[in-house]
Amino acid sequence: MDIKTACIHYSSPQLNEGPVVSPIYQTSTFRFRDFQHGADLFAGKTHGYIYSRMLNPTVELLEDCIAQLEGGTKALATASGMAAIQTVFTGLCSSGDHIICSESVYAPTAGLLHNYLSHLGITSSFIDSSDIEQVKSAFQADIKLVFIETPGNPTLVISDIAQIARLCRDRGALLVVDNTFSSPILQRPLELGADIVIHSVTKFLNGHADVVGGIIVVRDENLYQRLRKTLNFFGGVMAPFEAFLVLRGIKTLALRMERHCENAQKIAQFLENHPKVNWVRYPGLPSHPQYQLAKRQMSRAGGLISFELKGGLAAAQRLLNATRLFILAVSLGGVESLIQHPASMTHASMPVELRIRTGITDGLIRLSVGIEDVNDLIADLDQALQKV
Ligand code: LCS
Repeated sequence: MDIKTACIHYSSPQLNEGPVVSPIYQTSTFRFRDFQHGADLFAGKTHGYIYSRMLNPTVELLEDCIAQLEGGTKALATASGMAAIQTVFTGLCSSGDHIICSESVYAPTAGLLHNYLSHLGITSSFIDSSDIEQVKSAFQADIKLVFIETPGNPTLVISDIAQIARLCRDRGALLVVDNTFSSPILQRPLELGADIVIHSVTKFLNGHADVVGGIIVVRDENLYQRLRKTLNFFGGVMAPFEAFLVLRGIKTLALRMERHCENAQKIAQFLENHPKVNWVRYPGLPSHPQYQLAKRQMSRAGGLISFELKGGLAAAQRLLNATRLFILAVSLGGVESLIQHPASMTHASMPVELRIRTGITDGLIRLSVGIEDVNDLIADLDQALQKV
């Protein structure tokens, strides 16, 4: 079944009868038929629902849906993308383990490793994972887990999932891919050899900027059991209403991704020819340093664009105050177009040298291109750039 169909016709035992749209099981706890039923559920002898921190039918339906879209066996929905990342790190690593992480990641992912995992004795190092030689050198140490984000936030740097997966397999390390920027419509890391995929479902999967949530998709049942236990203990689960909204959002995911990609391609071309722009990073432009890899690994180039304005911070301030349709806000992947300044917003917590080295300069602007009419979006950027 094509993934466009699977967004609407995923399978789940829950969908075999009853309503076409799943109800929201807005309950914290579930009635046992009798003593033995309750005891059997706790002993894991029968499938069913005990308590919504452990499993909830609406949330489980979302887990079934995204697991299928990503080509995994099981998934775990979490309260946020950060809760998904934390669950993977704390569930699979313990004191003495080492994690390698892309240096181009959502800044709080790096912050979590630096500021909190280190307290637990879990060490980490950061590399440019688009450079396979750097990945190979990092493997000189004993590594438990490799975490990559591709395309990376906000620089859109692309790492070779299949090649890194082979290195991980040879060395017995787990490969985790943050697939938030692509969604399973554009890129499926498990098919390329990754062990785990995580998403901030806050972004494209939900698509309507009204939910904060996360998901972990795994191929291996044992990993699923370990992560489920971790999630039960830490408690950062998704609520049923959020799961319902994300299920609703996913029905139009394939359609939305097509428009995001079409619009972003045209806007990237417009910006690349604009005299006030130094350079544009978009995986669909031949000028992108990993353009060929992007073509192999992703079906289309996505809805995010980064570009550097001539004139640095002052120019960025003027542009961000001048757009009318592009909303000045962080987050991404919703139907509405957003604009933000990574150096002073999403990536402000990064050390300055690292920020500059990874291309997050004072003139860098990140666009999340929505599904509006592309001519309206270009006209908005055009009028705003005139004020720079
Ligand atoms: N992974 C990526 C690639 C992200 O972009 C984000 C959030 C997260 C994980 C964390 O997910 P959350 O907990 O927020 O659901 N990225 C944001 C951004 O670029 N602007 O605001 C949030």
